[in-house]
Amino acid sequence: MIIKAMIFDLDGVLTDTAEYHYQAWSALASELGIPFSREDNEQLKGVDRMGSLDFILAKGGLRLPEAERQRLADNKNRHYQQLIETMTPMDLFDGVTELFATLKARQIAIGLASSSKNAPMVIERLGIEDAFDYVADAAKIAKGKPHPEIFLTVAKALGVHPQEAVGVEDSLAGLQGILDAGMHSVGIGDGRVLQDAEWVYPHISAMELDKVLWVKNGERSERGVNCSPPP
Ligand code: B16
Ligand code: MG
Repeated sequence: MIIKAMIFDLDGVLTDTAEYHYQAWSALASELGIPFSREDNEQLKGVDRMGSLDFILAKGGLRLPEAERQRLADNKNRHYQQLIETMTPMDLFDGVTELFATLKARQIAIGLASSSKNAPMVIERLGIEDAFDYVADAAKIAKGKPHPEIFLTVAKALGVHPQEAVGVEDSLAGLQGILDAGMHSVGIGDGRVLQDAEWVYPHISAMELDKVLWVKNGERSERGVNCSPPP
């Protein structure tokens, strides 16, 4: 099977918006008198907005009516949007521009599967909106990560079979979505956390594209970052 598409998560893979999410959730948690640490924020990676709010409310033992939950989520989002207004192409992770250029040259489609409803604004700020052949609309995804829906939606829109796609994720929830979609997987981050990914790199700039794209008879001949390069 030939790899025809690479489908990227945004936050934590192409740029670091996690810090802005942290600042906005932290301000909200503090208003509510709920302790919220960076470790807590790690657990929210890939989790959608209301799911993230519910995690914080549960931590504080708070149960609130729907209208109040919505108001809090809107406040957090406004704060988050103010923070990402400051982003520029300098915030794109090293290696992404070169990676996209190589994929284009090899005619491998590029998709975006971000849970964030702010993804269009972030990719515009980063100056990469034209690089994508398809960008998922998070507002139209019924089941968030770890459900595979967003990855399957992007693969379908790109016209590729899941087995012809490689998904790239930094969160455990997102990786689970890629695996359940039946795609090949690259984890960006800690190999002990993302141990079920076929390939794990500490940073996107470290990705060994030739190895990742090398699939033999639909199966990789070996697993892991120490795999021999293609003959
Ligand atoms: P928003 P990704 C995710 O983006 C973030 O990792 C997660 O922390 C955030 O809560 C989620 O987007 C929703 O974001 O509130 O902007 O819609 O990693 O899937 O690119
Ligand atoms: Mg992410």
